[in-house]
Amino acid sequence: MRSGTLQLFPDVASTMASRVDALYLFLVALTAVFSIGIGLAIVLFMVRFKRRHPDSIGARIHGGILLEITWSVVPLLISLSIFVWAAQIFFAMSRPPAETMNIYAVGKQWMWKFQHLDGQREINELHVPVGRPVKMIMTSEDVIHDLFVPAFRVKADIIPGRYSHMWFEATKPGEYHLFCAEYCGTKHSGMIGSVIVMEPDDYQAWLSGGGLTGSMSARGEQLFQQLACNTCHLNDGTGRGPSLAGVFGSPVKLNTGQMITADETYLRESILTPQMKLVDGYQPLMPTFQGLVNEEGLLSLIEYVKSLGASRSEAQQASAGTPAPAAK
Ligand SMILES: [Cu+2]
Repeated sequence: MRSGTLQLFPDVASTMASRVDALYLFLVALTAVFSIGIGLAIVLFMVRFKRRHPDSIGARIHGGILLEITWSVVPLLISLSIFVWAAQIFFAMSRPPAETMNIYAVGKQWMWKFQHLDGQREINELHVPVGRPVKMIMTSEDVIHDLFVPAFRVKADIIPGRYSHMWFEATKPGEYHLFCAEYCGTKHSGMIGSVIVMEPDDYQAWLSGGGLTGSMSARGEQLFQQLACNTCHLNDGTGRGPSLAGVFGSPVKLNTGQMITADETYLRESILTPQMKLVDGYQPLMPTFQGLVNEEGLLSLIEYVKSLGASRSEAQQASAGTPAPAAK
């Protein structure tokens, strides 16, 4: 929580925070043990082996195998254990749990724009519920930014032209700092904000308050029609463009024979540079939508395509019995 007093450490407010701190403190302690040990040895040897006579010459040393093996093996084991420990944390950080609440973020000089799936949008403030894994799907409108929430011990670069991810699970309601951690121009230091962690009920109340303009996928659907995407991307697959139902997260075969997974970045590329990765069996007819749709519009379109995915998997589950409901 924010306070006026000088804090040596940021708050511990996510599931990741104490794990990162434990590793950090271990590294500090290890460094201290070796620095103090070496410092003491220097002083001790200065006193003990001081040259007492101007003519005295040190004894010849022929090395010590045991000593050399010890000072090689011990640091090796220590550094390997640091590696394994840190890698475990790194994997946990880079692999969000299967069920996450997704929030989109767009960074631009010099502000943060956040969008919730239900349609809420906010600037330089991010409301999240406590005790629920949140995945941020982030991009930039201009230069490289970096979203950093010290209390959660999470931080990720945000790169124009692609989507980066970051996840966290807040453990303590409160208000925490949010920073841009990549120098991004003159007002970089002003690219700050707060994360407001709320009890789930308060969060729901917050979500439903304020002027909602429809969910993100509803906005995406509108845009899909406005841009006339629906005239080619028919959901039954008979259109001039491939059907988008169930595409998100599934493998796509390109006309080069290459298989790729349709993730957010691929969908984005396909909207802005459709000729780059053509789906096998389709003609290069689609025009580019560069300049016609902004970053937030792209996110809404992607969210709409994701919502089509849900319809198809439901359809597959239902295929045994009733006829599949047509995807919107
Ligand atoms: Cu920035």
